[in-house]
Amino acid sequence: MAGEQPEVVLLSFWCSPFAMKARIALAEKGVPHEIREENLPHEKSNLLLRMNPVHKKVPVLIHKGKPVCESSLIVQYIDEVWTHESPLLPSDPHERARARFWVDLLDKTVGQPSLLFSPVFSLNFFARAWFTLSQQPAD
Ligand SMILES: N[C@@H](CCC(=O)N[C@@H](CS)C(=O)NCC(=O)O)C(=O)O
Repeated sequence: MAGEQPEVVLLSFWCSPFAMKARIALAEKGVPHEIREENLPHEKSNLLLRMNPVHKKVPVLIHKGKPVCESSLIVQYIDEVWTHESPLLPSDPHERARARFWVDLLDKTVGQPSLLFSPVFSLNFFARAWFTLSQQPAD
């Protein structure tokens, strides 16, 4: 109906890896949604500023008018609300913890390009990634 708000809206930015996480989760779960592109970094819509007044960043998931901010929390919310499709995380608690470890690591690195491009940080990051992978039990 004209003028009716869609139930699920994602405030996004085309090249945001954080917004991409939310988009993949929505696609995996088959949730009908509308994407509203922000014009970052120059402008922020009033809707973005109203829905995410603390960080003023995308992505923001707006579900029935209520905002969920922070990409990892959005993915968790999508997983908890739309349970008709298979869960996004493994059922085994240890596997789940491992998946969360990688999400957390990427959140902390991709969000900080200055760190990501620092040679010392990169070395440290890849050393830690290698260590974690090497802890996997052989099948
Ligand atoms: N921790 C946030 C990071 C989100 C983020 O950094 N978004 C960037 C786009 S990639 C943004 O909105 N930047 C606008 C700004 O910094 O003002 C999340 O995981 O959602």
